[in-house]
Amino acid sequence: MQYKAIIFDLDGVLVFTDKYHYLAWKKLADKLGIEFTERDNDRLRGVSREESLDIILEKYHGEPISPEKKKEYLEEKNNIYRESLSEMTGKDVSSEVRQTLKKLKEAGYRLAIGSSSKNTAYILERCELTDAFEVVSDGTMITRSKPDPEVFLKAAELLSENPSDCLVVEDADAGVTAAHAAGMDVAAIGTATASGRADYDLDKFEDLYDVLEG
Ligand code: B16
Ligand code: MG
Repeated sequence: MQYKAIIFDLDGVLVFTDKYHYLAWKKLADKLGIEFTERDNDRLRGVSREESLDIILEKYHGEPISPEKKKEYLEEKNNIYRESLSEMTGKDVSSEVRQTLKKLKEAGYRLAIGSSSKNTAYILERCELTDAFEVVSDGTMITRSKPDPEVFLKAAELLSENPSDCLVVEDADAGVTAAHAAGMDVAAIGTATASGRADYDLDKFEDLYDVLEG
């Protein structure tokens, strides 16, 4: 086997919480009179909550916003987002994702999560995915989010595996950069396939099994 472990991004790869991020940020942007489209939302993939707000505020031309006010906005966005998460169930994970994870585990791969989200544990629990992963590295354990490699290096450390033995699966450009900076190969899905920078481009999630075992 070329890899011993597979580190999965969460938002946009295993579950489609990206649409809930978008709707929550959109609500805040509308309140502040800032234009915010789904295309703009692609720039927020993989980056931290704080950096996401700064990106949205690039189009804000009103009075300067104090750090306290920014904190309030971040909390407001997260509350709206968590309301959506609270509606999620095991049905929000496709059978394609569940089957592929099962097959990869049976083939002997160690499975981990590498997500910038501080809501990772809650999402995994709501979606009945907690038991599918041996290790979770997330936004609560790092000081720098993607494109910094910290979250993936942390996952390798928790697995006690060499970075070069890990493959990352990502939907974000920032995640592809982070994986390579960690010394890991990366399989891209969705938005991240456009740049052609990944080691593998997946049309659909189940292609991962064929890429590794086919
Ligand atoms: P939270 P991932 C990332 O998750 C999202 O893609 C990104 O849009 C979000 O800002 C970030 O998590 C932080 O999320 O506000 O829940 O802490 O793609 O790395 O799984
Ligand atoms: Mg993602």
